[in-house]
Amino acid sequence: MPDIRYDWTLDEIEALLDLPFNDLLFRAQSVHRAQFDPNRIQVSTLLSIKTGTCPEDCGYCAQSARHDTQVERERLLPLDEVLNAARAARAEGATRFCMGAAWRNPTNANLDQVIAMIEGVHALGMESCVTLGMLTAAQARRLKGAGLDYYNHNLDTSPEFYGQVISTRTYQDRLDTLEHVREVGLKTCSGGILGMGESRRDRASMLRQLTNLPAHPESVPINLLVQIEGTPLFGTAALDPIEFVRVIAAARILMPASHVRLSAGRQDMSDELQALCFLAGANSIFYGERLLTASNPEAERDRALLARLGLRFEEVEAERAEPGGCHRH
Ligand code: SAM
Ligand code: DTB
Ligand code: SF4
Repeated sequence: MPDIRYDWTLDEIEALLDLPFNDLLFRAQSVHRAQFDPNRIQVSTLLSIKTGTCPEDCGYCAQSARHDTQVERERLLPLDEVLNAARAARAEGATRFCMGAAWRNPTNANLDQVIAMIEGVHALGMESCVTLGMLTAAQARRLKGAGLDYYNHNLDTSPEFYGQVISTRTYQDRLDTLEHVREVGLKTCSGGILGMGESRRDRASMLRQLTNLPAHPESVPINLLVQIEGTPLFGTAALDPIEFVRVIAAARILMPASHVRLSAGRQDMSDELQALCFLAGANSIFYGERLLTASNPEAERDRALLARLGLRFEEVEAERAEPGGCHRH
């Protein structure tokens, strides 16, 4: 077992991010290879099952009703449409199907419908993940009972920078939802967004929040802000891509047994930058030409990139029903 720690200090994490790049990548690679096959990546496909008119004010998001964006509003998609998309994702080789809804939180009636989708995805032999906003403990329990594998709920940024991005829900609300998810035995998917104008210390502080949770999230999405016209964060100065790679490497070192996902923002990344992210320990991607509303590389471009790098798709984990083994003792 790797040395899994839950007590990293902010200074220690900042010191990691400050390392000479080659030293940082060497450390990340060593940790990665001790835990994973370095030539395999996990692939998830996303679908927005309910798009737009969200009451929250997340400054990056195309789907907030408070921003004037070009997103087409849609009601909750019918079950057959969702399962057709899942079937298509499976045919492309995706092993996990992730469904996202632009809700502050689901109602219990919403959950009935989403549960039918989760059951349908399972029947296709795929892992399921949903991201529906805040959950109560009882709602998390219902989702677990329905056979859901993962729940995505991001911390998004540091507690210190958070207030500049979102005002309609608190950081503590997010930690509470993560606790409900963890307590019922669902696997957690939680990460954040870089390139929102935060400082390096904020990036270190976000990583510290993730690593100091009672259990590391099994899946850690690191998103690069996709700048959406009409959102408050549109026009933010672009993040240095080398800094992005540094954060991936630090996430890998801090959460050795977790899948680190190179998430939103790949569309505008060169193949070489993505290769550096994989070298830094990213071992998961969103695959398929659309994220929720924003575009993602065409499957063909990704297949070509992965082939050039000799990276292969990971199979569904054998112990699918078991929560990950990286809990605090
Ligand atoms: N509405 C639910 C919620 O926010 O809890 C679930 C869906 S929400 C779109 C899921 C995550 O996607 C957000 O927490 C954020 O980290 C990420 N995201 C949304 N818009 C993004 C953007 N423009 N660029 C990068 N990441 C984004
Ligand atoms: C995550 O961390 N990134 C995904 C998923 N979890 C739900 C969402 C990215 C959204 C990118 C912007 C869009 O498609 O609107
Ligand atoms: Fe709503 Fe989620 Fe977008 Fe925030 S990130 S505005 S909660 S859809």
